[in-house]
Amino acid sequence: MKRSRIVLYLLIITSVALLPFVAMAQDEVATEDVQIGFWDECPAPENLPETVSIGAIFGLSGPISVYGGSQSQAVELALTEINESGYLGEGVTLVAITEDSAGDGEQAIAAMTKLVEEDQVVAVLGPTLSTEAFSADPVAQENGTSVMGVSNTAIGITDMGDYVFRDSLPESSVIPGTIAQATTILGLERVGVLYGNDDDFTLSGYDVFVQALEDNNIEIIGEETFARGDVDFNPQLTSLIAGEPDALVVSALAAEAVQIITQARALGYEGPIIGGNGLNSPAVLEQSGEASNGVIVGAAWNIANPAPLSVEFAMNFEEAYEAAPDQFAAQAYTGAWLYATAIRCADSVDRTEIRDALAAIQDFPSPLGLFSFAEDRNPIHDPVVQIAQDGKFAVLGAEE
Ligand code: 1QQ
Repeated sequence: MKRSRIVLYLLIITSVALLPFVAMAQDEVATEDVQIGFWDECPAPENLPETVSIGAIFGLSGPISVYGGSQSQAVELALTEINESGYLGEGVTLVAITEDSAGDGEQAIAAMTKLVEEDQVVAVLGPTLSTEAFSADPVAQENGTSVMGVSNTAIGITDMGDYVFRDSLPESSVIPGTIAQATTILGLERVGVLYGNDDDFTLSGYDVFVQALEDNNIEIIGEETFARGDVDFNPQLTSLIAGEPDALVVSALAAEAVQIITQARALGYEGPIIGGNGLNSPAVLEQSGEASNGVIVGAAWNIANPAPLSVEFAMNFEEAYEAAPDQFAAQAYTGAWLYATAIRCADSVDRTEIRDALAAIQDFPSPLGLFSFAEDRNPIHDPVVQIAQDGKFAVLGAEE
């Protein structure tokens, strides 16, 4: 299929699908006074100290900061709202002690050890990468402290123990739908696959992609690998493109994804590029410019979500930071509210009581929808499939 035809087709489907979305969003905001935190399943707590500290471990420096920066901002926004609304009771302040993991497992272990053993935080958000989580989460588990991934999507994160949670949809809950929908819309038959083979998230994404491609009877005409930090993908791309695939399937983190997208286009490849969670940052689209048109990626949240709490969150985030929030912000913001709710319900700073209260949260209204953890402490909610158009993620023709 020619790229111009694909783009035109996708544009039509997407605009038709988005029309009711946009109309509904404006309507609901105008008529409803929405605010997060009106979840009054638990009474206002009475036994909390003046200051309650949670930890946050995010990638704030290096290439991973495209994710960690927005996560950290979103947590601060949530804390401001939590404290201003008196959610934890009169005179009680929830604070986050934030550490930079820089995308590195060892640094994440050091951060987790400091937070859990020295700072005695009641629970921890993060770390940003699955690779970091596999290194650092055992420290939280051994110390009986909850850790909640807000962007960990690899298979097996919560298998590390009963104190390990995540509110980020795993790739295994997102990619099958992305491939199925892309196959229906684009008529995919043959694809080339490119993935990072030294990172838990990119490896896990690769496994999930392969399974989904198999389930949709799509032939893999070639597979190529790379490592984190690589900058030249021309050999791998040249080989994959020579096989004339209907799409390129890419499991990569942001820095490598930008190079892959721009180099593929420079080599003359005009077809769709289907990516995993690493491509979900708006920074990937900004940095790859026009080359990102036609990038397809599944997500846990899209800014066009018309649900009142989602619209309210996006508005408040934009007001606070003069930038639109992304999926990583929505998940981090929800994570902070989930911890606040667990602390409120536990009415205690006992780490085990907070863990138990967290696991018991059901149908908490959040920008991600009514949020509940499954028995295995993974999130339960629906993903959305997106396509990059002119530097933005639009919802890929959900209803035709
Ligand atoms: C993981 C991911 C990354 C893209 C998070 C930023 O999904 O490491 O699990």
